[in-house]
Amino acid sequence: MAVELRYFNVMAKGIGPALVLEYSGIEWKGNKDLGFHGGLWADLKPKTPFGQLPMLTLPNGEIVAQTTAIINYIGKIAGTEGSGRDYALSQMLIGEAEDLYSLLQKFVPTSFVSIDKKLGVEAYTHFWAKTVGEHVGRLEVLCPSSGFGTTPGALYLFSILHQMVLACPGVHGGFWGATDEFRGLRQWYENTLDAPPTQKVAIAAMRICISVLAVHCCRRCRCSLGRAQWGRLYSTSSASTSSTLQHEAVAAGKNVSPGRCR
Ligand SMILES: N[C@@H](CCC(=O)N[C@@H](CS)C(=O)NCC(=O)O)C(=O)O
Repeated sequence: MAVELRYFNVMAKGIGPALVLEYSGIEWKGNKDLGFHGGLWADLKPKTPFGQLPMLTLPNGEIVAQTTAIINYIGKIAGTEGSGRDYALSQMLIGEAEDLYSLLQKFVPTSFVSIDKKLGVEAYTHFWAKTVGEHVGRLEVLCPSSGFGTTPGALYLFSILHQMVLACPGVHGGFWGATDEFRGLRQWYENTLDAPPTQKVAIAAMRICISVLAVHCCRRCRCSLGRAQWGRLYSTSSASTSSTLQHEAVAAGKNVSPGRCR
């Protein structure tokens, strides 16, 4: 029997577990198969361990909550967690992905939380111009020449990096910058993006959903703008051009002056 993954119709913390499941080969169902959507959340919330999503439901009805626990659990039952150095690296990447996600939550506006309700434009600009570059630089040093692979930690990091690529203000060559400074990391990111299991989860819309809303995650995760067709995970049928345009309008209005990316 299949395990079930439920999340809101936004990327945020749903993409990571969806990718880890898809790459694991385990049979799984997402929102689309389960008919789950935000309208059902109020009823479900009291039944979840922490009142939050994502949640994984096992065939025996037991629930696993907390993103990091979910992806680690999948890695263990599927045997994709790696061993030795691979396992250690996967765990490090889980920690780094969580750190990056917390930073995004702190500095990057969403459809419901404007930049002034975060830490403001200056902090936002500094975040993209300095902080992100430091993190990406360290990841580049850590990245083996063959890339980070497809362990749970690698896929979780990919899911957060991908949202950063989408949310980045986009000057000087976009997230990766104009130079080849982060070649190893970028190559691994692009290979992972193009790989069939990623494409199966993502479908083409992932490439056009350009917005701070890519990282949108809040108590009212019902905004249609952040939905990017994450295949089986999400029930949205299409990310329309008008949504994409709205994304850009919101991003332009909220981000004010885009700083240098990275
Ligand atoms: N530490 C948790 C955080 C999960 C979380 O913040 N979930 C948010 C959506 S991203 C949520 O469920 N919000 C709805 C609510 O609190 O009612 C994890 O990583 O799974």
